[in-house]
Amino acid sequence: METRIVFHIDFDYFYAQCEEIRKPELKSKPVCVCVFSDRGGGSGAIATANYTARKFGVKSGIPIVFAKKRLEDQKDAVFLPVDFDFYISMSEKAMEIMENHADIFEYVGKDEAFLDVTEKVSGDWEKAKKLALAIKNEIKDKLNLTCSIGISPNKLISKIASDFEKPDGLTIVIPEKVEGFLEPLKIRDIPGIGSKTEESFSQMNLQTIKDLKGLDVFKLNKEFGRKSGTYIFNAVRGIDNEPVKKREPNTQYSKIMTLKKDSMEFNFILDNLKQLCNEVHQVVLNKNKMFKSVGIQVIQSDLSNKTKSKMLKNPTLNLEELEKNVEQLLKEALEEQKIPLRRVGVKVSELSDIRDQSSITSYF
Ligand code: DGT
Ligand code: CA
Ligand code: CA
Repeated sequence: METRIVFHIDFDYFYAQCEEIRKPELKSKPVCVCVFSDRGGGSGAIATANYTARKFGVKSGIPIVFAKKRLEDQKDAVFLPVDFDFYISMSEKAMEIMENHADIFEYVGKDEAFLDVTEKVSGDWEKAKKLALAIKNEIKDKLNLTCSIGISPNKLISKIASDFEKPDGLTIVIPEKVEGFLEPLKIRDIPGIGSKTEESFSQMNLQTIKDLKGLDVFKLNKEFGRKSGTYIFNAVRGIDNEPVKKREPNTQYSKIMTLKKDSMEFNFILDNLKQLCNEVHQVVLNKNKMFKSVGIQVIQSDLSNKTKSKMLKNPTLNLEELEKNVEQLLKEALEEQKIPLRRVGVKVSELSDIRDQSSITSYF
């Protein structure tokens, strides 16, 4: 196989940066973006935080109460609820810019993508660096958003490299430097290696990628199974032949209807929404997709329009789960509703292919 040039582009502290972009006065403050749970009050988890908040130990996934404790002395700290619709609109614009610069563009998630640019830069690493800078500048100029880019001969190393000099980073690992780049890194830096695997290696007194090279593939397969064992064996040697596959941003599937009468009546509206759930679910099944985000749209009798959405823990294609979440969103919507609804809609987004289990991060 000829040498490829692959970019991994990842937006910096994405949700929190989106919030800073629309409210620039936040930039100097610790910013935490929160997923408040259904239980109300302050319970829930941190989706992400800006780098100022991270200095105080706030990170993705920790409970909001922990974050508040860690930022107790920071009187200017800000805690904001997630606004997925806004982040998705930012993401779509940035993805379009990136896609225009790629031979092959692979959308991975709201804040990251792979680009194969081998032909575009005629296999020239200097040109690749210039192209990466041009992409960074265009995204910054048009959207005010910063990202980090990793450049290497494959997806695995580029993914590691984009994380290497975050935020606003650019890390190039040419083929001759792959070994030197990887060896000193921690085992944990390999995508897909979680704390459990790291712990098993730690018990064998292995800490770095270099240390792992001492293990033969048979030992790794025995310890972790053939699939994961082979993945680790190749990964520590910088081997990854996975092509960049054309994949566009997951848009969404939605259905909308006009109610027989304008209404604020929970059961009547829910019956209609359930019918829409069925229709949307059918579309998702036909397309072989799973969804991770569920939303409703309500259009009021004065024609003003509101949406509510919710991120699920895992991708699903379960109709009951769809209905349950739609019911919850309707409850929330009606609580703050003052005038009757005329039209209602259901949408699912954050779609993934059912068969798409081969990405490097889903091995474990
Ligand atoms: P970084 O390290 O500068 O790339 O920071 P982020 O925040 O962009 O981190 P990344 O790339 O791992 O995740 C992208 C977005 O995904 C992030 O802005 C929020 C969301 N996210 C990440 N981890 C979690 C989590 O544990 N819970 C929830 N609800 N959302 C998360
Ligand atoms: Ca990111
Ligand atoms: Ca990411």
